[in-house]
Amino acid sequence: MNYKIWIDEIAELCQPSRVHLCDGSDEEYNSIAASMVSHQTLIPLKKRPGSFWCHSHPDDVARVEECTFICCKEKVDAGPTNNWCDPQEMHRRLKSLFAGCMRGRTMYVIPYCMGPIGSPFSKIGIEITDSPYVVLNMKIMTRMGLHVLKQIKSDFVPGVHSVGVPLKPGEKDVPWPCNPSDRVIAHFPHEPSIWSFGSGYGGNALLGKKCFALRIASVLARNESWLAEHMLILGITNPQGQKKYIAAAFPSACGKTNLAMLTPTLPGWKVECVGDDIAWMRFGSDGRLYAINPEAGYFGVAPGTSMKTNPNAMKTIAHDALFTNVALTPDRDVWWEGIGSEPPPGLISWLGSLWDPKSGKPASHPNARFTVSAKQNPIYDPEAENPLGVPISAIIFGGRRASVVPLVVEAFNWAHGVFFGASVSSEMTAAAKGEIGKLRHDPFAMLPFCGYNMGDYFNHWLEMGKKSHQLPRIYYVNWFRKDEEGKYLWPGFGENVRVLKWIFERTSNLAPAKLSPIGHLPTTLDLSGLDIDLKKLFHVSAQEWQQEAQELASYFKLFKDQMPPVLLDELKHLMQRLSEHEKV
Ligand code: OXD
Ligand code: MN
Repeated sequence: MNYKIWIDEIAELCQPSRVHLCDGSDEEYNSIAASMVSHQTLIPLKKRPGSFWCHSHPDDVARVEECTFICCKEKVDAGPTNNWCDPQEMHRRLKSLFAGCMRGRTMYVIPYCMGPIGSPFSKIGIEITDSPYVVLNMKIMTRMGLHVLKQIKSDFVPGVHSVGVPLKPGEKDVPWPCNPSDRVIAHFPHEPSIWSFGSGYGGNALLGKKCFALRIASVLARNESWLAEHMLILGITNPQGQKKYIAAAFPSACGKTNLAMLTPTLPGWKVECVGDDIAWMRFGSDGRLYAINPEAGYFGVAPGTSMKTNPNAMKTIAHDALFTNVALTPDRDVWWEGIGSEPPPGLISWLGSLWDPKSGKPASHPNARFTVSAKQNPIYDPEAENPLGVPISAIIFGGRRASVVPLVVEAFNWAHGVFFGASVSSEMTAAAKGEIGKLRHDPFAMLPFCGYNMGDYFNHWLEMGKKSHQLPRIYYVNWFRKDEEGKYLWPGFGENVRVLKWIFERTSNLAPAKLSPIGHLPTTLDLSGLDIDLKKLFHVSAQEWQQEAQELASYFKLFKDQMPPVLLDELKHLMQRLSEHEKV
């Protein structure tokens, strides 16, 4: 497709007052930010140079899965876990929604590259949007600008986004335009293209992130034999200077950013960060699995982030950061629950009004975010921009589970590891609209992000395992197990390095493990300086696991004929091992 013709077509449809082709320069960023400041939609922060605060419409604060569609030709190809719509029907709906939707606004055209410029992994997109907030975020989150257009060899992924609020002549804009009653985020994987209407929230509006790098890319990855995953990538170096890379998938707001930027409590160990949310992985000619981070920045959850939980994130956001839906202090700094200090008097809540500490409501929205360039991270991995990616030695899956699931377990082999991925379930968080705390299945932490039938996706993972004899080992972790009183059994954060150490050593065949019905468990962990009851953390109750397996069996039925028999066999074997274990 010729991008110039496409841009003209979209302008014709959306009828903006102006078209602005983004060059990606700092001057452009500063000028858009200055204009938002003059309209009071951005507030400059006094204590963080180059940083701004803003707050959204109260109904536009998270991803909206119920309005997110996969529009492939056959419903079965979207699968039972996605909303499906016939592509023609969706195009008809979009045409009427987008007709004239940018009246009175500027239409920004954002050429962007997911992945390092020139990398064989990288893919190009062009996002059209009428939101200046989106332009600022895309500048931080992607490699964006005119130079990207030169990289377009054949195709790019077109994406059209509108807040869905046209302006009448002379009408004054509202501070955070959005159209909650008409929201739709539609993906057309076979075209491919993305259309997003009515929301300005990051996950719905920054089309390079979840829409392209996961939903569309997962389909491209299946067709082209690679993996597009909801995974952080970290580098870990032992005291002897040996370095390995680990990729890890956790559902949204389960600590991926904290793990990706971990400050080890074990002396001599070092962690460096390649990415905190998305990994694109393919086998290299040496048979190893190589990963890149397609993003260039972090769109991290602010609440809970502190010098104790994630000092590297705190240093990263000390300047040139955007804050959305956190609280604003009277001296123009940001504040959120769990930042590690008391709320100052005169705090402005994320809703933009004076916060009443007695209200019982948080000052910052639980899904409040910071957007910041990865380059500002003091532990940005030196190989993070390597166009060929980094070799992955281990893959971790995890969820937020108060009971049943031990701190760490290793899969017997690739198929068993794929079974781990398929069996991820987690308590829901504020990253998406829904009942917080409720347990839901979230296979591979990809439930909201897989652009095709998840049964076929499981099969794709199994197929990938046949492509190499140097496969990464696979693990399942749970930092969130609690005791009878509801207290966390594991301190988490920097202490998680003790688990990473065991994984690191397992991948060099240096750490012992014992057989359990659910996989290999550590015989011991390096707990120096910690007083922890490992028994409770590693307890595997045959009864609880039988229930877990039963539950999984009924979940897997959802995928009908698409459910790979190999995974059903894994489940059967688990059940057998559990009943044998019970007999001993
Ligand atoms: C995210 C999410 O924003 O997973 O990364 O919701
Ligand atoms: Mn995510």
